[in-house]
Amino acid sequence: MTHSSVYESAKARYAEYGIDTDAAIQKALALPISLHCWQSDDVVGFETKPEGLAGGGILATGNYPGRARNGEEARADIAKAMSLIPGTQRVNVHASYSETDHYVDRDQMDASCFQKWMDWAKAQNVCLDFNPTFFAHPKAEDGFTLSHPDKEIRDFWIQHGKACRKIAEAMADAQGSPCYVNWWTPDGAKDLPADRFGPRARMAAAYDEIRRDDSVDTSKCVDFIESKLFGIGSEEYVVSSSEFCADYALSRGMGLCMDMGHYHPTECIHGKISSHLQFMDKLLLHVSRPVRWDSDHVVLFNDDLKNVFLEIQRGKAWEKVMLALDFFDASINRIGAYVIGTRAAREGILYALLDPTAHLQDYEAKGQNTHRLGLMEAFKTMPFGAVWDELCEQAGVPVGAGWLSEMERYEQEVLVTRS
Ligand code: RNT
Ligand code: ZN
Repeated sequence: MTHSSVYESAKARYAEYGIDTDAAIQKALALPISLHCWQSDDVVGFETKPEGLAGGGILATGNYPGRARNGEEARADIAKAMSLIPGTQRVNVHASYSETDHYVDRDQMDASCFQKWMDWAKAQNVCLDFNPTFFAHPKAEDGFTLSHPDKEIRDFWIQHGKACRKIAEAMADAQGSPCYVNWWTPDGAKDLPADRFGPRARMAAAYDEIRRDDSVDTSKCVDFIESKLFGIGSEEYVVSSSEFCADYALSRGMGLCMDMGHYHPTECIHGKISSHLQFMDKLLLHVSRPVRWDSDHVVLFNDDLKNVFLEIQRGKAWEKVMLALDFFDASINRIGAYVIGTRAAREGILYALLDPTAHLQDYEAKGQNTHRLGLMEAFKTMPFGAVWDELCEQAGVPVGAGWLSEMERYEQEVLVTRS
């Protein structure tokens, strides 16, 4: 059977339920996914600085050869990955990926520090998103930034925050489309704090101060705050917890970011989407995969992922939810990591767009819950793979695991030459 006849028969199967696979493919290709620059270099960053500082309670493990050592290499790797991934992509840059001749500290950064990223994005025809970096810096070494008890350190980070909003605005201007800015701070304590209130009060005040700058156009610089349960070195207490971030976001009209790895090990985020969107107009998702903890494993096409996108589909919330990836694995080919994780996310989107939502909701309205469960179960064995292959064909990227040979070629020609 040729590929197209396999697709035609899959299309007919879905059509029996009133599902238009061609339309689903078009929509799945159009929804943007923001690729995180930090998978390329294991979250090290490219600032011109005396020595690379890790930290912030996040950690890439593994030593697979070929880590990008500078912006040129990272951009080449991301472009290679993007050529093997179907659909609309954006690229998500962290402030620590600034590129300058001499050291520009975080509080002094401006858009010129990201000119190379901006020029490249234009040439690649992708939009950029941005993240202030509150880690990998001497002033973050004791685990507190925006909530630091020392006003001088706090003010330094507030300046960084203000600078980042201007940078995001400049990126938005350059690309003629909003720049989504994610705010994540590592602030927290390894062991029992005697004061949980103080740091939270200081952090709320610091965010208020950063966002007081009303010269920044919030239709261009769109802010989201990301919560976390714990990190390495912040096992007991995280200042920007889930409650802190949700309450801050709601009370200040800021966006909320949920990272799939930032909750209790058995807690999933799909059920939270319909709650937050009763009260908030938008959410950012950090599509990630926790394994026993916030391990940031490469995203896979698993039930957690499907459930997130099914929830968006069933709640008709595609316009309200921005999608960004957040994983970093240094134990496998990093281009392969991008391709596997981003393709999985795109598969999740397509899978959800092929859901028989109308039938399921109709059964539910009539109290036919056996029918509802039966149809949900039956859909798991629908010929989804044929529709996904068709999407890849239409996007001009390799079908199935066909991209692996191109990754291998790039590894031999480019990655192994990096010592
Ligand atoms: C950390 C957060 C955050 C980072 C990036 C690098 O736990 O998930 O999003 O991964 O900012
Ligand atoms: Zn995250």
